Amino acid sequence: MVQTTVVLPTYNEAENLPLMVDALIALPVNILVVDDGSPDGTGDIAEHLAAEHRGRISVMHRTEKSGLGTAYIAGFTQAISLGAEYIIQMDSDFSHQPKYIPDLIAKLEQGYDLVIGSRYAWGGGVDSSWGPYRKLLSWFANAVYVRVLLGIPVSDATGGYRIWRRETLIGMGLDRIHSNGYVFQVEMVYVAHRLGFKIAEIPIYFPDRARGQSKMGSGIVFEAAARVWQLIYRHHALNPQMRRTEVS
Ligand SMILES: Nc1nc2c(ncn2[C@@H]2O[C@H](COP(=O)(O)OP(=O)(O)OP(=O)(O)O)[C@@H](O)[C@H]2O)c(=O)[nH]1
Ligand SMILES: [Mg+2]
Repeated sequence: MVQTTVVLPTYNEAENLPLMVDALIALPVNILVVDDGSPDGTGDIAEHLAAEHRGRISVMHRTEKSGLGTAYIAGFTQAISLGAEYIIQMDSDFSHQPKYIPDLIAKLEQGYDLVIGSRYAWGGGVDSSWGPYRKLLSWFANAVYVRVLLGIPVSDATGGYRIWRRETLIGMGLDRIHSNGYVFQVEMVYVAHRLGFKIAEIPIYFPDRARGQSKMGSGIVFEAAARVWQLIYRHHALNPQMRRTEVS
């Protein structure tokens, strides 16, 4: 059995985390929760769940809310050092549905280095409550703007439901990643692509969160659009010879 770890960043997900763990524990994966000192006690709940499912769940506590990007970098680094071969990243609010995990693993095993769960791949979709403007903006940002500018073979560059091979994350060198928030997701896929890693997508349906509160506003989309240019400047010269061979 290939050791697979799901990295779950949490900030005030007290309602969602126990349900998420219930769903994930039924799958052949370990869980690594990265909690940023959630005021609602998510960190304590994570510890109780870890005690209940000893050996399947570990928890990292950071003292303050420091953003999704740095939470993933910390979680990926820890998952690698704990020996994970496959590393899955997903939100804890059920917008990323655990039922797609077997599809992500199966696709990776067809010989890819990174697989992205895509809302804009054929057969995927977003919550039916999204209005036409929001839908069009998100589709355009991902499937056209970022895709064309960065030349990446991906229709959902900001999507955060992904599976990585350990060798991909090590080869990328996580110290090369500077962004937090939405752009973090874009920077990760761009660096992977410039280094020649093979990337695929599977379609996912993306429902809105049913419980708890959103931490990210939609205004961030415009800032992210500008920051894509910064990513080009920073990483366009990377090539497959520049892969790393060990964790730095
Ligand atoms: N550790 C950590 N987790 C975070 C932070 N910000 C957000 N998260 C988690 O990251 C995931 C995504 O955050 P959401 O608030 O759902 O952001 P979003 O999906 O863009 O917004 P919605 O679509 O409205 O849910 C959730 O599991 C959050 O709990 C943070 O600063 N630190
Ligand atoms: Mg969400």
